[in-house]
Amino acid sequence: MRKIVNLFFVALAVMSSAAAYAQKTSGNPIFEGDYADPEGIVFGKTYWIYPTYSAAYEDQLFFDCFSSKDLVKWTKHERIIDNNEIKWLNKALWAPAAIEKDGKYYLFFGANDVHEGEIGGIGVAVADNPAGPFKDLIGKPLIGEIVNGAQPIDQFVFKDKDGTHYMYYGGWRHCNVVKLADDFKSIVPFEDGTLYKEVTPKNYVEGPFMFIRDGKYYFMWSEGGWTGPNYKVAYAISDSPFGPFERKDVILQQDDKVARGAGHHSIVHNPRSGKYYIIYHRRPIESNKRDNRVTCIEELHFDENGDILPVVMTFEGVKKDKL
Ligand code: FUB
Repeated sequence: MRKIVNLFFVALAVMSSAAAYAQKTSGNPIFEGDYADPEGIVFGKTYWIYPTYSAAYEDQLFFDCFSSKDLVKWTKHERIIDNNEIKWLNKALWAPAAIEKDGKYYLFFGANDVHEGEIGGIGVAVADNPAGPFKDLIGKPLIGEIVNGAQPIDQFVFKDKDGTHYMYYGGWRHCNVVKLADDFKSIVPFEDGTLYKEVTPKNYVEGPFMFIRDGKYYFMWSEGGWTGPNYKVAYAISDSPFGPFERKDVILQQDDKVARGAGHHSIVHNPRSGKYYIIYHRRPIESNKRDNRVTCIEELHFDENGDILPVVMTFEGVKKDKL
């Protein structure tokens, strides 16, 4: 009997130390389920991730989001918006981009995988809370046209140093930038009177992202095909939010020992620790199913010139890093 009791306590100790170890890093993927195009953002003392629900287009009719205080433990917030709210959505709710302005939270999204002559494109929703519920702000697409060959999807909303909000967007190998009106209900002309500027870098396919580090504009995007293994992320550094964006290098791509189809990312920065993280999706190595995309995180490192070092994909993810 004593032997059994001892064995029980040993097993308990092993289990609890395994649990403690498991809590030390986020693990990859960082939460369960098929979620792609993850947009990470910091609101106050909380990290948030807004991903695409990765499924058949007809089933992509809602968004969930996730929050964390430390990058390791994530909480799921279900159905922060869906097709009951977005009346013009009929499929393919894709790649959300979130931003806070004047105490409100805005969620930009792509809907309907729109082609010429169809209704769909980039929409915008608003909420009082980062976890929603979000309300469709204008009840129709903000951008529904195909301009400069760019499908209106994969928008990223960027607040410049002077407080101006720009939106980079575009699929089908073309990227445009537009200027948002103060209320986010429309786009407004640039100083030269134009509404759209094409800023497509070499090899660009989709998924633009921008951040500022040491005063420089880091513009990033995805290359290759999102349904295949060779999806990847590349970047440029510029002195201006309008480019030119000279392609520097690929920083994230498949690794035969870890995963394929890695791409469509975002970057979050912890101003307290000074660390940067890349949040991206990848397809598990054993899978070739189109929608089997999972959300992962790695620390992002720079060299002494400010260039981004290649990202090493892991199964461990990252350690706790509170804001
Ligand atoms: O998730 C749907 C689409 O997959 C996105 O809009 C693309 O960027 C690709 O990641």
